[in-house]
Amino acid sequence: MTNEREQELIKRLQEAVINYKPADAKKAAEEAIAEGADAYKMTMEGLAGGMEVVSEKFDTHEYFVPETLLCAKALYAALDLLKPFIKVQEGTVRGQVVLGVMQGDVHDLGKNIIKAIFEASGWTVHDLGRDVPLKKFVEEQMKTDSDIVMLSAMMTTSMVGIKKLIPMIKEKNPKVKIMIGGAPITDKTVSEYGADVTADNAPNALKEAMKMLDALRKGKM
Ligand code: B12
Repeated sequence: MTNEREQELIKRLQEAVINYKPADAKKAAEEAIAEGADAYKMTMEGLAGGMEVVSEKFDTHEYFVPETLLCAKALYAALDLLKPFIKVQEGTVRGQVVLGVMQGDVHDLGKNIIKAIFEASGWTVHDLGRDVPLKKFVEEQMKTDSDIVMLSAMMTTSMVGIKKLIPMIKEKNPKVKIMIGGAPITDKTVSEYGADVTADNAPNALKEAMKMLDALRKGKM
């Protein structure tokens, strides 16, 4: 595929998300797949890139909840198609994670992009969905013996649940690593809440998870 064609498809995916057009998103994704485009790039630059613009429009009150929901619908229309074609060749470390969005919070786009990237690189993701009660995370970690629990919070109100949850998880299994992320999370939140690490996007989350797992397996953590 030529560079121009790749850029054209990325732009069409971005615009389909920004202008909330699920049918256009689906069509662009279908063309991308048929022409063997890099599904990872299409997802991160096209879909997540488009959602960045939507975030700005939401923050500046140009878009409200109804438009934004349609943007999410457009993103999912393409992501569902692209997902099986995403290939991530990052390292050789692969583990298991429990992933979910904190209680009271329905923002799951970021969480689902993370899931797609982790699964594409061979990780097992136990996805609890969104608006997840605290004790569900604890139960799922114990049930699956996952190495890492990944918590997503997009609102300051749901973020506070993390502070309560981390001791609940560590009490049952002190070795479990906790990765937190989402719009309101900073490095300060990580240290204040007793988490292990954060990352600002899905590719960086994967890098951090690999680093932690590698250290865990070498007995360094
Ligand atoms: C889309 C959106 C919605 C959609 C959600 C659709 C869906 N299915 O997810 C809808 C319309 C439903 C919605 C509703 C609401 N929203 Co809203 N929403 C957004 C918006 C515009 C974009 C978020 C998004 O999807 N971004 C795109 C994705 C791809 O990026 P991401 O989520 O940031 O995820 C990436 C990283 O953060 C990171 N990451 C995410 N999770 C994790 C987890 C881990 C472990 C790691 C390592 C990394 C990581 O990796 C991801 C992928 O690269 C943000 C604005 C913003 N600035 O973020 C507001 C925003 C989050 N919403 C907000 C609000 C207030 C609301 C509502 C209360 C509005 C209302 N009046 O009803 C409701 C709340 C509903 C609820 N109870 O949860 C506020 C929160 C403010 C705050 N500080 O608490 C924001 C910040 C907007 C604002 N500036 O006011 N919203």
